[in-house]
Amino acid sequence: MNVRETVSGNESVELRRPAEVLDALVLGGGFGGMYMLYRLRELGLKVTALEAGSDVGGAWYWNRYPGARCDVESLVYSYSFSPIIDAEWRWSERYAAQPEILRYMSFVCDRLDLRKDIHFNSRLASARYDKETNLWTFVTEGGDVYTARHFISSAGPISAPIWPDIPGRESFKGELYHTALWPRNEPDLAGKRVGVIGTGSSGTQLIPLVAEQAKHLTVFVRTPNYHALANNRPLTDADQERWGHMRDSVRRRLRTWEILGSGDLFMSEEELATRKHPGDHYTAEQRREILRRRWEFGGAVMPRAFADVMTNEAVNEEICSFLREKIAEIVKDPETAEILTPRTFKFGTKRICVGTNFYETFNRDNVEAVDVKANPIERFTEKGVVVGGKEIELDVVICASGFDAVTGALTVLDIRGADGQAIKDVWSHGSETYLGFGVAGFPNLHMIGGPGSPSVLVNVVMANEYQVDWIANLIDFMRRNNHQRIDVDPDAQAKWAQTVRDAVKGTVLENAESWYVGINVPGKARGILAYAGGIANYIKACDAVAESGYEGFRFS
Ligand code: N01
Repeated sequence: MNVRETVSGNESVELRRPAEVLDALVLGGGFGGMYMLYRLRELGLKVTALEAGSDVGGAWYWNRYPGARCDVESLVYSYSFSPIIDAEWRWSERYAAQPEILRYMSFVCDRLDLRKDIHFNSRLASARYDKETNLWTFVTEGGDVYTARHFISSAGPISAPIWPDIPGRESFKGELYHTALWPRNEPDLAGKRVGVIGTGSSGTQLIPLVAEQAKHLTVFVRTPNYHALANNRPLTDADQERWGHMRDSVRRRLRTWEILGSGDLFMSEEELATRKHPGDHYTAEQRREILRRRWEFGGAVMPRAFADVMTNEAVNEEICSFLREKIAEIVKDPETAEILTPRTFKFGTKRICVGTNFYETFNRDNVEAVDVKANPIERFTEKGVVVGGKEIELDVVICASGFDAVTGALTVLDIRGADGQAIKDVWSHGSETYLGFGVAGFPNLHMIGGPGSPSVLVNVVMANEYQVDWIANLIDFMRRNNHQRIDVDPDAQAKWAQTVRDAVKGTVLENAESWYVGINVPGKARGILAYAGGIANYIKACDAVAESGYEGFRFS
Protein backbone atom coordinates (compact mmCIF):
# COMPACT_ATOMS: atom_id res chain seq x y z
CA MET A 1 0.00 0.00 0.00
CA ASN A 2 1.31 3.46 -0.80
CA VAL A 3 1.58 5.90 2.11
CA ARG A 4 2.13 9.65 2.34
CA GLU A 5 5.07 11.10 4.22
CA THR A 6 6.88 14.39 4.63
CA VAL A 7 10.16 14.14 2.74
CA SER A 8 13.01 16.57 3.25
CA GLY A 9 10.72 19.16 4.85
CA ASN A 10 8.50 19.21 1.75
CA GLU A 11 4.74 18.80 2.02
CA SER A 12 3.64 15.19 2.23
CA VAL A 13 4.36 13.15 -0.88
CA GLU A 14 3.08 9.75 -1.83
CA LEU A 15 5.77 7.13 -1.34
CA ARG A 16 6.11 4.58 -4.13
CA ARG A 17 7.39 1.32 -2.72
CA PRO A 18 10.01 -0.66 -4.65
CA ALA A 19 9.16 -3.82 -6.54
CA GLU A 20 12.47 -5.53 -5.71
CA VAL A 21 15.47 -5.41 -3.44
CA LEU A 22 18.56 -4.19 -5.28
CA ASP A 23 22.04 -5.49 -4.69
CA ALA A 24 23.31 -1.93 -4.76
CA LEU A 25 22.15 1.64 -5.13
CA VAL A 26 24.68 4.09 -6.54
CA LEU A 27 24.28 7.76 -5.74
CA GLY A 28 25.42 10.09 -8.52
CA GLY A 29 25.73 10.05 -12.29
CA GLY A 30 29.21 11.55 -12.56
CA PHE A 31 32.48 9.83 -13.46
CA GLY A 32 32.53 7.64 -10.32
CA GLY A 33 28.84 6.71 -10.36
CA MET A 34 28.79 5.76 -14.03
CA TYR A 35 31.79 3.48 -13.77
CA MET A 36 30.48 1.94 -10.53
CA LEU A 37 27.20 1.12 -12.21
CA TYR A 38 29.08 -0.48 -15.10
CA ARG A 39 31.37 -2.58 -12.86
CA LEU A 40 28.57 -3.92 -10.67
CA ARG A 41 26.41 -4.69 -13.65
CA GLU A 42 29.32 -6.60 -15.18
CA LEU A 43 29.38 -8.66 -11.97
CA GLY A 44 25.77 -9.54 -12.64
CA LEU A 45 24.32 -7.48 -9.79
CA LYS A 46 21.01 -5.64 -9.75
CA VAL A 47 21.98 -1.97 -9.53
CA THR A 48 20.23 1.37 -9.91
CA ALA A 49 21.90 4.76 -9.93
CA LEU A 50 20.13 7.92 -8.77
CA GLU A 51 20.97 11.26 -10.30
CA ALA A 52 19.41 14.61 -9.34
CA GLY A 53 20.11 16.12 -12.76
CA SER A 54 18.27 15.30 -15.95
CA ASP A 55 21.37 13.70 -17.47
CA VAL A 56 24.79 12.31 -16.57
CA GLY A 57 27.74 14.57 -15.88
CA GLY A 58 27.81 15.20 -12.13
CA ALA A 59 29.82 18.37 -11.48
CA TRP A 60 29.96 18.94 -15.24
CA TYR A 61 26.19 18.83 -15.49
CA TRP A 62 25.72 21.60 -12.91
CA ASN A 63 28.78 23.81 -13.47
CA ARG A 64 27.82 25.08 -16.92
CA TYR A 65 28.82 28.72 -16.37
CA PRO A 66 30.55 30.55 -19.26
CA GLY A 67 34.21 29.52 -19.40
CA ALA A 68 33.80 26.29 -17.39
CA ARG A 69 36.66 24.08 -18.38
CA CYS A 70 38.62 21.34 -16.69
CA ASP A 71 41.98 22.31 -15.20
CA VAL A 72 43.33 18.79 -15.74
CA GLU A 73 44.23 17.91 -19.31
CA SER A 74 41.53 16.08 -21.24
CA LEU A 75 43.69 13.11 -22.25
CA VAL A 76 44.05 12.06 -18.63
CA TYR A 77 40.76 13.48 -17.35
CA SER A 78 38.96 10.55 -18.89
CA TYR A 79 38.34 6.87 -18.30
CA SER A 80 41.16 4.38 -18.75
CA PHE A 81 39.23 1.14 -18.26
CA SER A 82 37.72 0.72 -21.71
CA PRO A 83 39.67 0.11 -24.94
CA ILE A 84 36.41 0.79 -26.81
CA ILE A 85 36.12 4.27 -25.37
CA ASP A 86 39.82 4.90 -25.99
CA ALA A 87 39.42 3.86 -29.60
CA GLU A 88 36.22 5.78 -30.33
CA TRP A 89 36.67 9.08 -28.49
CA ARG A 90 38.94 11.90 -29.52
CA TRP A 91 39.46 15.02 -27.38
CA SER A 92 39.70 18.25 -29.31
CA GLU A 93 41.66 20.47 -26.90
CA ARG A 94 44.39 20.24 -24.29
CA TYR A 95 41.82 21.29 -21.66
CA ALA A 96 38.28 20.22 -22.43
CA ALA A 97 35.48 22.76 -22.05
CA GLN A 98 32.42 21.76 -20.03
CA PRO A 99 30.19 21.01 -23.09
CA GLU A 100 32.79 18.61 -24.51
CA ILE A 101 33.13 16.79 -21.17
CA LEU A 102 29.35 16.42 -21.04
CA ARG A 103 29.35 15.04 -24.58
CA TYR A 104 32.04 12.57 -23.58
CA MET A 105 30.11 11.38 -20.54
CA SER A 106 26.94 11.07 -22.55
CA PHE A 107 28.84 9.09 -25.20
CA VAL A 108 30.22 6.69 -22.55
CA CYS A 109 26.77 6.34 -21.04
CA ASP A 110 25.25 5.37 -24.39
CA ARG A 111 28.16 3.21 -25.52
CA LEU A 112 27.98 1.13 -22.33
CA ASP A 113 24.18 1.23 -22.28
CA LEU A 114 24.13 2.71 -18.76
CA ARG A 115 21.19 5.06 -19.17
CA LYS A 116 18.54 2.38 -18.63
CA ASP A 117 19.73 1.86 -15.03
CA ILE A 118 20.05 5.52 -14.08
CA HIS A 119 16.99 7.24 -12.63
CA PHE A 120 17.33 10.90 -13.56
CA ASN A 121 15.64 13.86 -11.84
CA SER A 122 15.82 11.78 -8.66
CA ARG A 123 17.26 13.70 -5.75
CA LEU A 124 17.92 11.53 -2.73
CA ALA A 125 16.40 12.83 0.51
CA SER A 126 17.16 10.09 3.02
CA ALA A 127 18.93 6.77 3.43
CA ARG A 128 18.49 4.54 6.48
CA TYR A 129 20.18 1.30 7.40
CA ASP A 130 17.98 -1.36 8.96
CA LYS A 131 20.01 -3.69 11.16
CA GLU A 132 17.24 -6.32 11.21
CA THR A 133 17.22 -6.83 7.45
CA ASN A 134 20.75 -5.55 6.74
CA LEU A 135 19.30 -3.41 3.99
CA TRP A 136 19.41 0.30 3.18
CA THR A 137 16.14 2.07 2.43
CA PHE A 138 16.27 5.20 0.30
CA VAL A 139 13.61 7.86 -0.27
CA THR A 140 13.89 10.49 -3.00
CA GLU A 141 12.39 13.96 -2.79
CA GLY A 142 9.80 12.84 -5.33
CA GLY A 143 8.69 9.94 -3.08
CA ASP A 144 10.39 6.99 -4.79
CA VAL A 145 11.54 4.34 -2.35
CA TYR A 146 14.37 1.86 -3.00
CA THR A 147 15.91 -0.86 -0.89
CA ALA A 148 19.39 -2.23 -1.49
CA ARG A 149 22.05 -4.31 0.23
CA HIS A 150 24.85 -1.83 -0.56
CA PHE A 151 24.82 1.96 -0.66
CA ILE A 152 27.58 3.41 -2.82
CA SER A 153 27.94 7.14 -2.68
CA SER A 154 29.58 8.93 -5.55
CA ALA A 155 27.88 12.18 -4.66
CA GLY A 156 30.90 14.25 -5.68
CA PRO A 157 33.50 16.14 -3.65
CA ILE A 158 32.47 19.55 -4.98
CA SER A 159 28.74 19.22 -5.49
CA ALA A 160 27.17 21.09 -2.57
CA PRO A 161 27.31 24.80 -3.53
CA ILE A 162 27.41 27.47 -0.86
CA TRP A 163 26.29 31.05 -1.16
CA PRO A 164 28.35 33.92 0.23
CA ASP A 165 27.65 34.64 3.85
CA ILE A 166 26.20 38.10 3.09
CA PRO A 167 22.85 39.18 4.55
CA GLY A 168 19.83 40.24 2.49
CA ARG A 169 20.37 38.08 -0.59
CA GLU A 170 16.63 37.56 -0.98
CA SER A 171 16.05 41.32 -1.12
CA PHE A 172 18.08 41.70 -4.33
CA LYS A 173 15.65 42.32 -7.20
CA GLY A 174 18.12 41.76 -10.05
CA GLU A 175 19.28 38.46 -11.52
CA LEU A 176 21.17 36.25 -9.07
CA TYR A 177 23.22 33.21 -10.14
CA HIS A 178 25.59 30.70 -8.61
CA THR A 179 28.23 29.23 -10.92
CA ALA A 180 27.42 25.70 -9.72
CA LEU A 181 23.66 26.15 -10.27
CA TRP A 182 23.92 27.80 -13.65
CA PRO A 183 20.63 27.92 -15.58
CA ARG A 184 20.28 25.78 -18.69
CA ASN A 185 18.98 28.80 -20.60
CA GLU A 186 22.07 30.95 -20.88
CA PRO A 187 21.44 34.34 -19.22
CA ASP A 188 21.88 37.34 -21.49
CA LEU A 189 24.43 39.64 -19.84
CA ALA A 190 24.80 42.05 -22.75
CA GLY A 191 24.57 45.70 -21.76
CA LYS A 192 24.17 44.86 -18.05
CA ARG A 193 26.02 45.85 -14.89
CA VAL A 194 27.34 42.57 -13.53
CA GLY A 195 29.03 41.81 -10.21
CA VAL A 196 31.05 38.64 -9.56
CA ILE A 197 31.72 37.51 -5.98
CA GLY A 198 34.60 35.05 -5.75
CA THR A 199 37.92 34.60 -7.49
CA GLY A 200 38.64 30.88 -7.10
CA SER A 201 38.74 28.44 -10.03
CA SER A 202 35.11 29.14 -11.01
CA GLY A 203 35.29 32.94 -10.75
CA THR A 204 38.59 33.25 -12.58
CA GLN A 205 37.32 31.13 -15.49
CA LEU A 206 34.04 33.01 -15.71
CA ILE A 207 35.30 36.60 -15.38
CA PRO A 208 37.02 36.95 -18.81
CA LEU A 209 33.89 35.75 -20.62
CA VAL A 210 31.48 37.88 -18.62
CA ALA A 211 33.69 40.92 -19.24
CA GLU A 212 33.23 40.45 -22.99
CA GLN A 213 29.44 40.59 -22.67
CA ALA A 214 28.66 42.94 -19.78
CA LYS A 215 28.40 46.69 -20.00
CA HIS A 216 30.34 46.89 -16.75
CA LEU A 217 31.82 44.18 -14.57
CA THR A 218 32.66 44.63 -10.89
CA VAL A 219 34.77 41.85 -9.42
CA PHE A 220 34.64 41.63 -5.63
CA VAL A 221 38.01 40.25 -4.51
CA ARG A 222 38.45 39.03 -0.93
CA THR A 223 41.37 36.58 -1.10
CA PRO A 224 43.05 36.62 -4.49
CA ASN A 225 44.39 33.21 -5.48
CA TYR A 226 47.50 32.19 -7.42
CA HIS A 227 46.73 31.74 -11.07
CA ALA A 228 48.55 29.88 -13.85
CA LEU A 229 48.13 30.20 -17.59
CA ALA A 230 46.27 27.27 -19.07
CA ASN A 231 48.04 27.64 -22.39
CA ASN A 232 45.13 25.78 -23.90
CA ARG A 233 45.33 24.75 -27.55
CA PRO A 234 43.74 22.29 -29.97
CA LEU A 235 45.22 18.78 -29.87
CA THR A 236 46.95 17.99 -33.14
CA ASP A 237 47.13 14.70 -35.02
CA ALA A 238 50.72 14.41 -33.79
CA ASP A 239 49.53 14.83 -30.17
CA GLN A 240 46.93 12.13 -30.68
CA GLU A 241 49.44 9.76 -32.18
CA ARG A 242 51.89 10.36 -29.36
CA TRP A 243 49.11 9.79 -26.86
CA GLY A 244 48.21 6.51 -28.57
CA HIS A 245 51.77 5.29 -28.09
CA MET A 246 52.28 6.53 -24.55
CA ARG A 247 48.80 6.14 -23.07
CA ASP A 248 49.50 3.01 -21.06
CA SER A 249 52.75 4.22 -19.57
CA VAL A 250 51.29 7.65 -18.77
CA ARG A 251 48.39 6.02 -16.95
CA ARG A 252 50.73 3.71 -15.06
CA ARG A 253 52.93 6.63 -14.01
CA LEU A 254 49.92 8.62 -12.89
CA ARG A 255 49.07 5.83 -10.47
CA THR A 256 52.60 5.64 -9.16
CA TRP A 257 52.51 9.41 -8.60
CA GLU A 258 55.52 9.95 -10.86
CA ILE A 259 53.53 12.37 -12.96
CA LEU A 260 50.39 14.41 -12.39
CA GLY A 261 48.82 15.05 -15.75
CA SER A 262 49.17 14.68 -19.46
CA GLY A 263 51.02 17.99 -19.27
CA ASP A 264 53.85 15.79 -18.23
CA LEU A 265 53.33 13.79 -21.38
CA PHE A 266 54.35 16.82 -23.38
CA MET A 267 57.21 17.82 -21.07
CA SER A 268 60.67 16.47 -21.69
CA GLU A 269 62.09 13.97 -19.21
CA GLU A 270 64.71 16.58 -18.30
CA GLU A 271 62.02 19.11 -17.39
CA LEU A 272 60.08 16.49 -15.50
CA ALA A 273 63.15 15.52 -13.50
CA THR A 274 63.28 18.80 -11.54
CA ARG A 275 60.52 17.49 -9.29
CA LYS A 276 62.85 14.83 -7.96
CA HIS A 277 65.24 17.40 -6.53
CA PRO A 278 64.81 19.93 -3.74
CA GLY A 279 65.02 23.58 -4.71
CA ASP A 280 68.56 23.98 -3.38
CA HIS A 281 69.81 21.41 -5.87
CA TYR A 282 69.70 24.33 -8.32
CA THR A 283 71.17 27.84 -8.33
CA ALA A 284 68.76 30.79 -7.99
CA GLU A 285 69.09 31.45 -11.75
CA GLN A 286 68.35 27.83 -12.60
CA ARG A 287 65.29 27.80 -10.33
CA ARG A 288 63.98 30.91 -12.00
CA GLU A 289 64.49 29.38 -15.41
CA ILE A 290 62.65 26.22 -14.29
CA LEU A 291 59.72 28.32 -13.06
CA ARG A 292 59.72 30.39 -16.24
CA ARG A 293 59.54 27.26 -18.38
CA ARG A 294 56.73 25.83 -16.27
CA TRP A 295 54.80 29.13 -16.50
CA GLU A 296 55.15 29.09 -20.29
CA PHE A 297 54.22 25.42 -20.44
CA GLY A 298 50.98 26.24 -18.64
CA GLY A 299 48.66 24.38 -16.29
CA ALA A 300 49.02 23.31 -12.69
CA VAL A 301 52.65 22.25 -12.99
CA MET A 302 54.20 24.65 -10.45
CA PRO A 303 53.42 22.51 -7.38
CA ARG A 304 55.80 19.87 -8.70
CA ALA A 305 58.56 22.20 -9.87
CA PHE A 306 60.79 20.92 -7.04
CA ALA A 307 60.52 18.09 -4.54
CA ASP A 308 60.12 20.42 -1.55
CA VAL A 309 57.57 23.00 -2.74
CA MET A 310 55.12 21.92 -0.04
CA THR A 311 57.67 21.51 2.76
CA ASN A 312 60.27 24.24 2.31
CA GLU A 313 59.01 27.74 3.05
CA ALA A 314 61.80 29.46 1.13
CA VAL A 315 61.15 27.44 -2.05
CA ASN A 316 57.41 27.94 -1.60
CA GLU A 317 57.90 31.70 -1.25
CA GLU A 318 60.04 31.79 -4.38
CA ILE A 319 57.11 30.40 -6.39
CA CYS A 320 54.76 32.91 -4.74
CA SER A 321 56.97 35.84 -5.66
CA PHE A 322 57.44 34.54 -9.21
CA LEU A 323 53.66 34.41 -9.65
CA ARG A 324 53.21 37.82 -8.02
CA GLU A 325 55.68 39.33 -10.49
CA LYS A 326 53.60 37.96 -13.35
CA ILE A 327 50.56 39.83 -12.05
CA ALA A 328 52.53 43.08 -11.88
CA GLU A 329 53.76 42.48 -15.45
CA ILE A 330 50.30 41.84 -16.90
CA VAL A 331 47.93 44.12 -14.96
CA LYS A 332 48.57 47.72 -16.00
CA ASP A 333 46.98 49.60 -13.10
CA PRO A 334 49.19 49.09 -9.98
CA GLU A 335 46.26 49.44 -7.55
CA THR A 336 44.27 46.80 -9.39
CA ALA A 337 47.35 44.56 -9.57
CA GLU A 338 47.74 44.86 -5.80
CA ILE A 339 44.10 43.86 -5.20
CA LEU A 340 44.72 40.74 -7.32
CA THR A 341 48.01 39.81 -5.65
CA PRO A 342 47.93 36.98 -3.10
CA ARG A 343 49.97 37.76 0.00
CA THR A 344 48.27 35.99 2.88
CA PHE A 345 48.75 32.26 2.28
CA LYS A 346 51.33 29.76 1.12
CA PHE A 347 51.39 28.37 -2.39
CA GLY A 348 49.56 25.03 -2.50
CA THR A 349 47.26 25.64 0.47
CA LYS A 350 44.51 26.61 -1.96
CA ARG A 351 44.08 24.92 -5.30
CA ILE A 352 45.88 26.98 -7.93
CA CYS A 353 43.56 28.42 -10.59
CA VAL A 354 44.29 27.63 -14.23
CA GLY A 355 42.79 29.77 -16.96
CA THR A 356 43.04 32.12 -19.89
CA ASN A 357 43.09 35.94 -19.94
CA PHE A 358 42.17 36.32 -16.28
CA TYR A 359 44.68 39.07 -15.46
CA GLU A 360 44.44 40.65 -18.93
CA THR A 361 40.71 41.15 -18.36
CA PHE A 362 41.46 43.75 -15.69
CA ASN A 363 43.09 45.97 -18.34
CA ARG A 364 39.68 46.44 -19.99
CA ASP A 365 37.86 49.75 -19.47
CA ASN A 366 34.63 48.02 -18.41
CA VAL A 367 36.19 45.92 -15.61
CA GLU A 368 36.90 46.99 -12.07
CA ALA A 369 38.32 45.09 -9.08
CA VAL A 370 36.96 46.02 -5.64
CA ASP A 371 38.93 44.97 -2.58
CA VAL A 372 36.45 43.44 -0.14
CA LYS A 373 39.06 42.16 2.28
CA ALA A 374 39.44 45.44 4.15
CA ASN A 375 35.83 46.46 3.47
CA PRO A 376 33.67 43.33 3.23
CA ILE A 377 30.42 43.31 1.28
CA GLU A 378 28.04 44.39 4.03
CA ARG A 379 24.72 43.34 2.56
CA PHE A 380 22.60 42.92 -0.52
CA THR A 381 20.03 45.59 -1.29
CA GLU A 382 17.21 45.66 -3.82
CA LYS A 383 19.53 47.27 -6.34
CA GLY A 384 22.92 45.74 -5.62
CA VAL A 385 25.36 45.43 -2.73
CA VAL A 386 26.83 47.73 -0.10
CA VAL A 387 30.61 48.00 0.33
CA GLY A 388 32.22 50.50 2.70
CA GLY A 389 28.82 52.10 3.33
CA LYS A 390 28.33 52.77 -0.41
CA GLU A 391 25.73 51.06 -2.57
CA ILE A 392 27.02 49.57 -5.83
CA GLU A 393 24.11 49.13 -8.24
CA LEU A 394 24.07 45.92 -10.25
CA ASP A 395 21.67 44.25 -12.68
CA VAL A 396 23.21 40.81 -12.17
CA VAL A 397 25.15 39.23 -9.29
CA ILE A 398 27.08 36.00 -9.97
CA CYS A 399 28.29 34.12 -6.93
CA ALA A 400 31.35 31.98 -7.58
CA SER A 401 31.50 31.32 -3.87
CA GLY A 402 32.44 27.65 -3.77
CA PHE A 403 31.27 24.48 -2.11
CA ASP A 404 30.81 22.63 1.13
CA ALA A 405 33.47 20.31 -0.22
CA VAL A 406 33.92 16.56 0.16
CA THR A 407 31.40 16.03 2.99
CA GLY A 408 28.64 18.52 2.09
CA ALA A 409 26.92 16.31 -0.47
CA LEU A 410 26.31 13.69 2.24
CA THR A 411 25.73 15.84 5.33
CA VAL A 412 22.95 17.67 3.52
CA LEU A 413 21.07 14.34 3.30
CA ASP A 414 19.38 12.47 6.11
CA ILE A 415 21.71 9.45 6.19
CA ARG A 416 21.27 7.21 9.24
CA GLY A 417 23.48 4.33 10.34
CA ALA A 418 22.77 1.07 12.17
CA ASP A 419 21.75 2.78 15.43
CA GLY A 420 19.84 5.63 13.83
CA GLN A 421 22.74 8.08 14.08
CA ALA A 422 22.91 10.80 11.40
CA ILE A 423 26.11 11.13 9.39
CA LYS A 424 26.01 14.90 9.78
CA ASP A 425 26.19 14.48 13.57
CA VAL A 426 28.86 11.80 13.43
CA TRP A 427 31.00 14.11 11.27
CA SER A 428 30.25 17.28 13.23
CA HIS A 429 33.65 17.09 14.96
CA GLY A 430 35.59 15.78 11.95
CA SER A 431 34.89 13.45 9.06
CA GLU A 432 36.82 10.33 10.03
CA THR A 433 36.62 7.34 7.69
CA TYR A 434 38.48 4.14 7.04
CA LEU A 435 40.56 4.62 3.85
CA GLY A 436 37.89 7.06 2.68
CA PHE A 437 35.73 4.03 1.84
CA GLY A 438 33.64 3.37 4.93
CA VAL A 439 32.44 4.93 8.18
CA ALA A 440 32.10 3.09 11.50
CA GLY A 441 28.41 2.68 12.36
CA PHE A 442 27.28 2.82 8.72
CA PRO A 443 27.38 -0.78 7.49
CA ASN A 444 27.44 -1.47 3.75
CA LEU A 445 28.06 2.20 2.93
CA HIS A 446 30.90 2.63 0.43
CA MET A 447 32.17 6.02 -0.65
CA ILE A 448 33.91 7.12 -3.83
CA GLY A 449 35.88 10.34 -3.28
CA GLY A 450 34.92 10.40 0.38
CA PRO A 451 36.79 12.25 3.12
CA GLY A 452 40.12 10.63 3.97
CA SER A 453 40.67 9.49 0.37
CA PRO A 454 42.96 11.44 -2.01
CA SER A 455 39.87 12.80 -3.81
CA VAL A 456 40.36 16.47 -4.75
CA LEU A 457 44.13 16.38 -4.25
CA VAL A 458 44.70 14.07 -7.22
CA ASN A 459 43.28 13.41 -10.68
CA VAL A 460 39.71 12.68 -9.62
CA VAL A 461 38.84 10.43 -12.57
CA MET A 462 41.87 8.23 -11.99
CA ALA A 463 41.21 8.02 -8.24
CA ASN A 464 37.54 7.25 -8.91
CA GLU A 465 38.46 4.37 -11.19
CA TYR A 466 40.77 2.87 -8.59
CA GLN A 467 38.14 3.22 -5.85
CA VAL A 468 35.36 1.79 -7.99
CA ASP A 469 37.47 -1.29 -8.78
CA TRP A 470 38.31 -1.68 -5.10
CA ILE A 471 34.65 -1.45 -4.04
CA ALA A 472 33.53 -3.81 -6.82
CA ASN A 473 36.12 -6.37 -5.69
CA LEU A 474 34.97 -6.00 -2.08
CA ILE A 475 31.32 -6.52 -2.95
CA ASP A 476 32.22 -9.50 -5.10
CA PHE A 477 34.24 -10.91 -2.17
CA MET A 478 31.24 -10.50 0.12
CA ARG A 479 28.94 -12.16 -2.35
CA ARG A 480 31.25 -15.12 -2.87
CA ASN A 481 31.58 -15.57 0.89
CA ASN A 482 27.90 -15.02 1.53
CA HIS A 483 28.49 -11.98 3.77
CA GLN A 484 25.48 -9.73 4.15
CA ARG A 485 27.04 -6.97 6.17
CA ILE A 486 30.36 -5.15 6.41
CA ASP A 487 31.30 -2.87 9.30
CA VAL A 488 34.27 -0.61 9.77
CA ASP A 489 36.28 -1.38 12.89
CA PRO A 490 36.42 1.92 14.86
CA ASP A 491 40.08 1.33 15.79
CA ALA A 492 41.07 0.90 12.14
CA GLN A 493 39.15 4.09 11.35
CA ALA A 494 40.92 6.04 14.12
CA LYS A 495 44.28 4.79 12.86
CA TRP A 496 43.56 5.85 9.27
CA ALA A 497 42.30 9.25 10.47
CA GLN A 498 45.67 9.70 12.17
CA THR A 499 47.44 8.70 8.93
CA VAL A 500 45.43 11.38 7.11
CA ARG A 501 46.42 14.00 9.71
CA ASP A 502 50.05 12.86 9.66
CA ALA A 503 50.19 13.20 5.87
CA VAL A 504 50.02 17.00 6.15
CA LYS A 505 52.43 17.32 9.09
CA GLY A 506 55.46 19.37 8.16
CA THR A 507 53.82 20.56 4.92
CA VAL A 508 52.25 23.92 4.18
CA LEU A 509 48.85 22.17 4.21
CA GLU A 510 49.14 21.79 7.99
CA ASN A 511 48.06 25.41 8.44
CA ALA A 512 45.94 25.74 5.30
CA GLU A 513 43.11 28.28 5.37
CA SER A 514 40.89 27.08 2.57
CA TRP A 515 38.10 24.74 1.61
CA TYR A 516 40.70 21.92 1.77
CA VAL A 517 40.21 22.06 5.55
CA GLY A 518 36.55 23.14 5.62
CA ILE A 519 37.21 26.70 6.75
CA ASN A 520 34.86 28.22 4.12
CA VAL A 521 31.72 26.72 5.69
CA PRO A 522 30.50 28.29 8.92
CA GLY A 523 30.41 25.70 11.71
CA LYS A 524 32.18 22.97 9.74
CA ALA A 525 34.80 20.99 11.66
CA ARG A 526 38.28 22.04 10.64
CA GLY A 527 40.68 19.39 9.35
CA ILE A 528 42.23 18.21 6.11
CA LEU A 529 39.43 16.61 4.10
CA ALA A 530 41.54 14.58 1.69
CA TYR A 531 44.47 12.22 2.15
CA ALA A 532 47.55 14.19 1.05
CA GLY A 533 50.06 11.34 1.04
CA GLY A 534 49.77 10.82 -2.72
CA ILE A 535 47.87 8.34 -4.83
CA ALA A 536 50.70 5.78 -4.84
CA ASN A 537 50.76 5.48 -1.03
CA TYR A 538 46.98 5.38 -0.96
CA ILE A 539 46.83 2.56 -3.49
CA LYS A 540 49.51 0.68 -1.54
CA ALA A 541 47.51 0.98 1.69
CA CYS A 542 44.20 -0.06 0.08
CA ASP A 543 45.76 -2.95 -1.86
CA ALA A 544 47.35 -4.23 1.35
CA VAL A 545 43.98 -4.16 3.13
CA ALA A 546 42.30 -6.05 0.27
CA GLU A 547 45.11 -8.62 0.12
CA SER A 548 44.86 -9.22 3.88
CA GLY A 549 41.21 -10.25 3.50
CA TYR A 550 39.98 -6.74 4.34
CA GLU A 551 41.71 -6.10 7.63
CA GLY A 552 39.97 -3.30 9.54
CA PHE A 553 36.53 -4.41 8.36
CA ARG A 554 34.21 -6.93 10.03
CA PHE A 555 31.91 -9.18 8.03
CA SER A 556 28.75 -10.91 9.16
O1 N01 B 1 35.27 28.03 -5.11
P1 N01 B 1 36.42 28.55 -4.11
P2 N01 B 1 35.38 27.68 -6.67
N1 N01 B 1 32.74 37.93 -0.01
O2 N01 B 1 36.00 28.08 -2.76
C1 N01 B 1 34.87 33.96 -2.34
C2 N01 B 1 37.03 22.99 -8.29
N2 N01 B 1 36.78 23.63 -9.56
O3 N01 B 1 34.02 27.28 -7.11
O4 N01 B 1 38.89 32.91 -0.40
C3 N01 B 1 33.69 37.87 -0.95
O5 N01 B 1 37.76 28.18 -4.57
C4 N01 B 1 36.08 33.32 -1.72
O6 N01 B 1 36.88 34.26 -1.04
P3 N01 B 1 37.79 33.75 0.22
C5 N01 B 1 38.46 23.27 -7.85
O7 N01 B 1 38.92 22.18 -7.11
C6 N01 B 1 37.50 23.18 -10.62
O8 N01 B 1 36.02 28.76 -7.40
O9 N01 B 1 36.89 32.93 1.10
N3 N01 B 1 34.15 36.75 -1.47
C7 N01 B 1 36.72 32.73 -2.97
O10 N01 B 1 37.41 33.70 -3.70
C8 N01 B 1 38.26 24.48 -6.98
O11 N01 B 1 39.29 24.72 -6.08
C9 N01 B 1 37.35 23.78 -11.82
O12 N01 B 1 38.25 34.99 0.86
C10 N01 B 1 33.61 35.61 -1.04
C11 N01 B 1 35.50 32.27 -3.77
O13 N01 B 1 34.38 32.98 -3.24
C12 N01 B 1 36.94 24.16 -6.32
O14 N01 B 1 36.18 23.55 -7.32
C13 N01 B 1 36.47 24.83 -11.99
C14 N01 B 1 32.59 35.58 -0.07
C15 N01 B 1 35.24 30.80 -3.63
O15 N01 B 1 36.30 30.11 -4.21
C16 N01 B 1 36.20 25.36 -5.79
O16 N01 B 1 36.31 26.43 -6.71
C17 N01 B 1 35.74 25.24 -10.91
C18 N01 B 1 32.17 36.82 0.44
N4 N01 B 1 31.22 36.90 1.40
C19 N01 B 1 35.90 24.63 -9.69
N5 N01 B 1 32.25 34.29 0.14
C20 N01 B 1 38.19 23.35 -12.93
O17 N01 B 1 38.43 22.18 -13.19
C21 N01 B 1 33.01 33.54 -0.67
N6 N01 B 1 33.85 34.34 -1.37
C22 N01 B 1 38.81 24.39 -13.70
